[in-house]
Amino acid sequence: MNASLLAALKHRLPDLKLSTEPGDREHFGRDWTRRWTPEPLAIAWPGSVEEVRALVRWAAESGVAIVPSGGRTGLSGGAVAAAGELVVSFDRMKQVIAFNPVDRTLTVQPGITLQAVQDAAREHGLIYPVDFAARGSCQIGGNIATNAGGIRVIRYGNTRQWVAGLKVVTGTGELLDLNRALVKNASGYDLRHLMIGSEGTLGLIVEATLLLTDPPPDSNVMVFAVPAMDALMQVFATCRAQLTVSAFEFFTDRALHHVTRHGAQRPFESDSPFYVITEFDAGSQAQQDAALAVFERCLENGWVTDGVISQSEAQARALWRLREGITESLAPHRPYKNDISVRISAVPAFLHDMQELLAREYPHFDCVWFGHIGDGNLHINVLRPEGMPDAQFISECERVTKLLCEVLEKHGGSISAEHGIGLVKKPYLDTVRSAADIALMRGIRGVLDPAGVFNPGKLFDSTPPA
Ligand code: 2HG
Ligand code: ZN
Repeated sequence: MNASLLAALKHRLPDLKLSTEPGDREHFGRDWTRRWTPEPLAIAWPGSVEEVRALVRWAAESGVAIVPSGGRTGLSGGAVAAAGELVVSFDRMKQVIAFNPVDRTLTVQPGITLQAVQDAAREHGLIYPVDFAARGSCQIGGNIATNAGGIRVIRYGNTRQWVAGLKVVTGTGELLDLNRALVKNASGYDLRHLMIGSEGTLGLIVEATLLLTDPPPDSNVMVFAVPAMDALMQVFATCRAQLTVSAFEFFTDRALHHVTRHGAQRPFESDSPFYVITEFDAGSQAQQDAALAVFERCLENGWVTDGVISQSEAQARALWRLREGITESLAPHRPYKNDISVRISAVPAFLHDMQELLAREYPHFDCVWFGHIGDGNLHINVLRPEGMPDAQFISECERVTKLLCEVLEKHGGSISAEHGIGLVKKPYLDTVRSAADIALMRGIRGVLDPAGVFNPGKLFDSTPPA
C-alpha cells in the first residue's frame, strides 16, 4: 500500500525530493514532545510553491494526510507524524525573498529559522523582535502557525503582530495571497489572522512578509531574588512603572537548581524561592539610575533580597542563560509540560490556587515553575520520577491537568498560552473554548481543507465525539 502510494507520488512529481530512510522518518516524524513513536509514510522536501501545490493536490486525491514540519521544536505534538502521514518539510525553502526599506518588511520562505530572520533584519539596521530560546532551530512557518510568543511579548506582542502578509496553500491546492502586506486593508475578513495560530490545520504557509522595527536603545538585564510569591507582582509593577521593560520573566529555586546543574552560573550566594529576570532600556544615565532606584525600592519593601545588574553584554547573556537554559536542563527528565495563561491582574490569585493544587496533588513530584509572568503565562513542568513507567506518569499528569483546568476556568485562563494545542492539550480544548467555538472551527477547517489533509487529529478531531 505504502509502496504503491509512493510510486504514484513519484510518478506525479518526479522531481520532488522524498525519503523513506529510517533515520529521516525518525528525525522528521517527531517534535520535542518525544511522547509518540514516529511512523511517517515518508518525508517530502518541496522546493517551490508550485511543488507544494501539486503535492497537496495529490495528497487530497489520494487520501494521504500531511504533517507540516517546521523546526519541530514544538512542545504540544503539533508536528508529530505517528500515523503514516507524509511529512512536508520546508528545509529547502528557507531563503529571504525580499527586503523593502520603505515598508520595512522582510519577505521570506517558511523554512528560514527565526535566528536567520533576526540576522537578516539586523543587516538592514532593523530588528524582528519576536524572540525565544529555540531561535536557532525553529522556523518562521512554524512560528506563524503557532503564533509563537516568547520572552519579549510584553513589549512587542506575539508573532501575530509582525505578520504583514502571507501566502498559503489550502487543502485544495489553491494559493491564497493574504493581505498583500498592506498596513490598512478593510476589504473583508482578514484570513491572514485565521492562518496565524491554526497549527497547520488550515493551510501550508509558503511565504511570509514580516514587519521589522527600529532596534531598541542599549539594554541591561537585572536578576532579583524574590522571597515570596506575593512579591513577584510588586516587583513587576515597580519595574513596569519606572523602566521601559522588554522582558519580565520568573523562575523558581527548582528551576535554578536544574539550570545550574546544566552549566549556568548561580546569580547569588544564598538561596531564594523565586527569581525574576528583567531586560530594560538602559541607553542613558537616567535609565541606569532608574534601574538602581527600582532595586533600592524593592529592597526597602522586602520584595527582593538580592539583585544583580549586567555590566557587559557577556554578563547579560550569562544571566539570560539562567532563564533560557531551563527547558534544555529539564529535557533529560522528559517532563510533562503545562503552558497556561491568565490575565496579568489574575496572576497573584491564580498563583496561590496553583501552588495549593500542586502541593496537594503532586507532593512527591518535582514541579518546576518558570515563564513569562509579565504576560500572565506560566510554564509548569512536572518531572518524571525516576523509575515511574511512562503510562503511569502520563495518566497521573493528565488527572492533575483536569484539575488545573478547573483552576483555569475559575480565573478565566487558557490551557495553552503559546505552545498550541496539538495532540497534548487536545483533550482539554473544550475546557477553554465553548462547544459553539469548536463547532465553528471545525466548519472553517472543513471549508479550507475539505479532504481533511492537513494535520488530522491535531487541535481537535474532524468529527465531533459521539
Ligand atoms: C520557554 O518559555 C518555552 O522557555 C519552553 O516556551 C517552556 O519548556 C517549557 O515548558
Ligand atoms: Zn515560553
